[in-house]
Amino acid sequence: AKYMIVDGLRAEFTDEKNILQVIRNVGIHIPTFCYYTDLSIYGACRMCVVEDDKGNIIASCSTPPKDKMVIRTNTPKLHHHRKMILELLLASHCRDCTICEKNQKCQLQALARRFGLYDIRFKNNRPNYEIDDSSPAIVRDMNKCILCGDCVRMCNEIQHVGAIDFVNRGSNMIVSPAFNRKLSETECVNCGQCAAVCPTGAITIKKSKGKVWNALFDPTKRVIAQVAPAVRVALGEEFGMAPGENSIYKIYTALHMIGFDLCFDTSVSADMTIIEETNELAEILSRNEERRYPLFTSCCPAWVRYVENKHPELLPYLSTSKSPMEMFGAVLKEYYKPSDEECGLETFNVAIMPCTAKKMEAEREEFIRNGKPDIDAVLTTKELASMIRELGIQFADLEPTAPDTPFSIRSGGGVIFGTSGGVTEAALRRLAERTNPALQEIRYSGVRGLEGIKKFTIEIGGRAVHTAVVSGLGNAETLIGLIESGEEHFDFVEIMACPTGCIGGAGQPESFLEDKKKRSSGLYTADKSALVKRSDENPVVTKLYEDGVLKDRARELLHVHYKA
Ligand code: HC1
Ligand code: SF4
Repeated sequence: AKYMIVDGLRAEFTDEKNILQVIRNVGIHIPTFCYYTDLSIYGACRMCVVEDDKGNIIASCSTPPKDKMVIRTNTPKLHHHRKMILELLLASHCRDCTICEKNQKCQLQALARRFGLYDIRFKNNRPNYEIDDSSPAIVRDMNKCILCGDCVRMCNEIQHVGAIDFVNRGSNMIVSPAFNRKLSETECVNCGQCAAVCPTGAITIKKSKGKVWNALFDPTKRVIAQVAPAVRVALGEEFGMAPGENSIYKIYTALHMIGFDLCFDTSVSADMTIIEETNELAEILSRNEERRYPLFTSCCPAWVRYVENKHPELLPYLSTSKSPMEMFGAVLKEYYKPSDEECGLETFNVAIMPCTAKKMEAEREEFIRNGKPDIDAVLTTKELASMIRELGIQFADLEPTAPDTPFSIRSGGGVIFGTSGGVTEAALRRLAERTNPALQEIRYSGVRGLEGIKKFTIEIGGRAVHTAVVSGLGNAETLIGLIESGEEHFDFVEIMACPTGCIGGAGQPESFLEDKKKRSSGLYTADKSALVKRSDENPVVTKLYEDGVLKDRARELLHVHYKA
């Protein structure tokens, strides 16, 4: 076996791409700011340096391991070097940690503590930058940026959005949209993945907590919470529970304690989305026409924005079925309207989402009816966690409670929406005959799993239906290329902007791929124990269509047309 000598220890390696990985394998956590396993290697922060046996200092993240290489991770030279970098970073960094959203989750703070930095010898020579809070979801505070470039690489390489980049030179260098524009004036899709990888408080998510507390304290408001599928398998992580552990019934308990009047599951309206979307697909398939483009899902608002910005030619091919969040928003406002009028109340819809782009979706004019948005506020998973903490609720110890009636049943199909492939699987369940053997097969191949592009073909009604499932906007761009060149043809394509789907949303607790895998399995476990598996067999939803608010009004309440 190949090996290195790390601090006198023998460290074997096989296909590790850099020394940093080999060092981590022997149990030493080398400090770094710009090394993020899911991104390309940048080698900018120089914190991960090590010394070889000739006294050369090398960046461990960008140097491949060599057989019999000898290195040390802790020498006087390295010690001095790391402290110097930290001091220089801190000198030009705003240090109001107590009121920073990243307090106790910040890499810079953690390393300053780890290296025992108590006073800074250098003066701040960086200008004071104005905070950019123009975006509906994302806040940029360049006074806290350490130029690691993670956000730039996420936005450009993984998401292919290209809203931000390094600008200016020398000590004036910052990460910014081109021409110093505000984020709201760029092609940013609000997926928030830049904030998800930011090691400090330089890019954070806009908070809606204040608005929600005000509504909760207002006796004239009927405050309703809906909880997205992916939230239940991640929120517990903030309270010491394992990733993937399903805490939905504790979430209902906590929401009632906080003061919400009614608590529901967005999976209920995901069942409505499936019914409407599969109606569209069935209609398209029945036409039996040559179509260059598939029916694209449209429940991810960041993907919709991406199409509007970069591929307006695809707008006519987006499903007109609203996202589950917006469907529920409209249905709840209509359902409670008579009783609101009678009691002098106003329904205030709060959506608890793994997502930052949902904050933007909620503000879109398409979802404002009679001058009021159908969704009044969107809280991320982390914002809900912070409300729970604020009240001192011991979340992990809570007793479970059920969702409120009458929207208390959801199908398994509605729950798996939160992981990449879930929408497609739920749609195929509805379209295919129950006895279709391919439905069993899905479980083992095809649409499940966290790969960025998955393809699956199923026989329905005597014809082959070709589907693709994509997560990550860079992957979406690749697939669009294949479709536009005529190389591939699909009937139905699910696209989620965040790598791995909503479980990897930027509103979720900080996580790595391993955690996301567990969150995904958590949703499939919930599906396994669901009494109703198919969305169209959800009795709560079918009743709404038969003699509830959706009778003769599904078109009006559940569809939207995005125009160029
Ligand atoms: Fe999602 Fe969806 S799955 S978009 O990722 O279709 O946010 O979880 O709520 O609306 O249901 C997000 C998750 C969520 C919608 C549903
Ligand atoms: Fe939001 Fe989900 Fe889309 Fe990410 S994939 S932007 S979490 S809807």
